[in-house]
Amino acid sequence: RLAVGVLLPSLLLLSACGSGQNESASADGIQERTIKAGIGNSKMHPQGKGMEKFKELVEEKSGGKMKVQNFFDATLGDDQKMTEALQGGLQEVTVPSTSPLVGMIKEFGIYDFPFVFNNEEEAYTVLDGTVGKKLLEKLPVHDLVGLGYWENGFRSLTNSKQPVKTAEDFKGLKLRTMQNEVHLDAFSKLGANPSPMAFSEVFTALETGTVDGQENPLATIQTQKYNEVQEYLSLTNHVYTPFVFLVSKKFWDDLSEQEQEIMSEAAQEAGKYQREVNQKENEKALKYLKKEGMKINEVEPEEMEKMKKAIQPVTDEYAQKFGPDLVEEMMNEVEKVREK
Ligand code: TK8
Repeated sequence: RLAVGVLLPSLLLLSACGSGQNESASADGIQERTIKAGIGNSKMHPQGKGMEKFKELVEEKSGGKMKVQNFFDATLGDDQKMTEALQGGLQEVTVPSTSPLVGMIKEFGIYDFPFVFNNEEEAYTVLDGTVGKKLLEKLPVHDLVGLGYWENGFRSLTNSKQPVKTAEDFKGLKLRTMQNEVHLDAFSKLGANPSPMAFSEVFTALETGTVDGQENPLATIQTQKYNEVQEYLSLTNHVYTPFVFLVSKKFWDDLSEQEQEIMSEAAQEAGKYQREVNQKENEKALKYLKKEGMKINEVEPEEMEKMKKAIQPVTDEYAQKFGPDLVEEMMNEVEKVREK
């Protein structure tokens, strides 16, 4: 009986400061916190460099009170797994491609339509505008908060069989795709044999010949060393993939206004830096991959047009599923950039 009376208050005390993150409310509204952040790419990848910038900014803006611990190379899991960890409050930050999130928010799939954006500026206009914002607003009901878009970028195809110069050249190629139905159906339409796979499994699948090829931006092809197991690089630039900066809503709701602002500003500033680095590194990666002996080919605009035509039925079908109005809004934004 006595023990209960002694135990209860100390339990209450324990739970009041138990998380280790709430012990001192301080005058500036910033507490000692550790933010666990994970991504799929390496530290050397532009995404990794963006995360290091985010860390630097958060630590600087919080006077060293908020610390970011970065985990690279999918050591905390792949995009889907880390996103689930955020939902469960087991991890604070991740920056996945939007593509594997379509199972949760189908509308993210509009970014997966091939050949929508001709350049980065068109993508930024959509992502940083009303369409991009509308999609971020769909995150909180899934226990996630989106602080903006970073850049994975335009994807090109590598494979071990043949140069891909025409739509016909896709026929029979076993391709790894992201876990995304638009990508799967589009590559099937071109006659390839796509299989969805998590990012961290790709190198081994290419090395062992489980698949013949994959598609990713050039900086990823370089940092993942795909050139060591792939002979051909075809500059298809067939689709632009954004990264989305995600925070666990459980964590977010526990932050003070000041702390939320620090996170938000840091994610945006680091994102701006990350996009710049990404463009530069993709250019450098092309030179590097050439030097390393990959057989690189471009795709003629007429051939691109044919590929686009071939997959149009897929795009049309998914536009219906994701919301024709939303797709129209996206295309109108793109048109506005083109008219400038
Ligand atoms: C990294 C992934 C990756 C993506 C893919 O976590 O899976 O191919 O392009 O870079 O988001």
